[in-house]
Amino acid sequence: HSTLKGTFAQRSKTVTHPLSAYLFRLMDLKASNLCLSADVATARELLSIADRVGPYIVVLKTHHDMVSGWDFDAEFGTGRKLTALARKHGFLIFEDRKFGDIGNTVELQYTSGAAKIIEWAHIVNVNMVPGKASVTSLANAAKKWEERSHYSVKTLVSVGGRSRGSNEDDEDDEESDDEADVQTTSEGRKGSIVSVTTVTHQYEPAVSPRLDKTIMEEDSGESVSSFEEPPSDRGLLILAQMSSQGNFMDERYTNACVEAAREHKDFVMGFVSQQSLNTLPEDDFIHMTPGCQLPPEEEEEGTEVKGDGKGQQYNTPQKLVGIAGTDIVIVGRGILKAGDPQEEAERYRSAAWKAYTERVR
Ligand code: BMP
Repeated sequence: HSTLKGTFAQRSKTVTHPLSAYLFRLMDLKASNLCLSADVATARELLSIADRVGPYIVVLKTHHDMVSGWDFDAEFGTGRKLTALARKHGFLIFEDRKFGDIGNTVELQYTSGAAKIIEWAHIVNVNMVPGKASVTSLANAAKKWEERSHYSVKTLVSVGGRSRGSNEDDEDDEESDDEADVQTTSEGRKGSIVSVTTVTHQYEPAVSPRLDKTIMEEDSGESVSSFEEPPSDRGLLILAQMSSQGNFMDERYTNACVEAAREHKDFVMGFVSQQSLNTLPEDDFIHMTPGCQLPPEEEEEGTEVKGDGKGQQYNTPQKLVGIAGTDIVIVGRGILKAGDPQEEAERYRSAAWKAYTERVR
């Protein structure tokens, strides 16, 4: 399939889903096709590992329901803090919720309850065993949410050394130089971020967003570079194949997942799967793959870690990306249990990126 040879940069220009376009750009810019599965016990550890490993990854996968001390506050809680780290380092948040129920229930689980997953997770996934209606319902929920938020996002803008709020919508702005579309709405305050304001981004959904670096200026005088805000579109991955031994996701089920994805291309970005499922010429789904570990550094090639003794089966990035044709490897314990998770994340990033560059060469 052409997506096996297409570079992430090329695919970012042709893919239809705005969030996939953004993700492909991010992968190209950061030279990373690594997702960290941040399976840690506390919110404090989650935020700390996200901050440390953020530079090496393009997706952070969460299981919010295994984290104790999760703060559900909409403004200052754990979800919002993760979003800020995602902006700081340039990654997307994928809540591995594996919704698996009737349409009405998954819709409520996605948008309501304490966690309000839709508010902070760019990407979620669905276990499609109950049928395609679960995908349709999640798609409708996302559409409603996107219309309501109308691409309205908080952003930090720094102009000419001074930080100012901006309102790109305001055409009546009196200041008529090249900053005519910028309006000061808030002043700096000591000990806080200088200026935060709401900007309505008018992305043409078909056009991939630019990833220009913006500068967030803090009172410390330190400049923190950050990637441009991702589009506020939400995305879904369908759990089409699993890594676990003896799982019941057979070919018929996988094919139905691919069908459902094609029916909802405006919402479904791709799959959690063990191989590429792009078969029609127009398919450009993104594939994220768990069940990935590298042999320990001191070991010889070939002394692979095969499993975790609890049903998990592992493959190397070379096998998954290079041979099976998936795009992003998802690594949890391989990185989390290492003596130096940051160094280990870089080792996985480099191995997965090498498998990709060799594949497209
Ligand atoms: P680890 O790399 O530590 O084995 O973690 C794998 C992660 O991916 C876990 O969070 C697990 O829930 C998830 N996962 C998986 O292992 N296999 C699948 O098929 C689908 C998953 O989401």
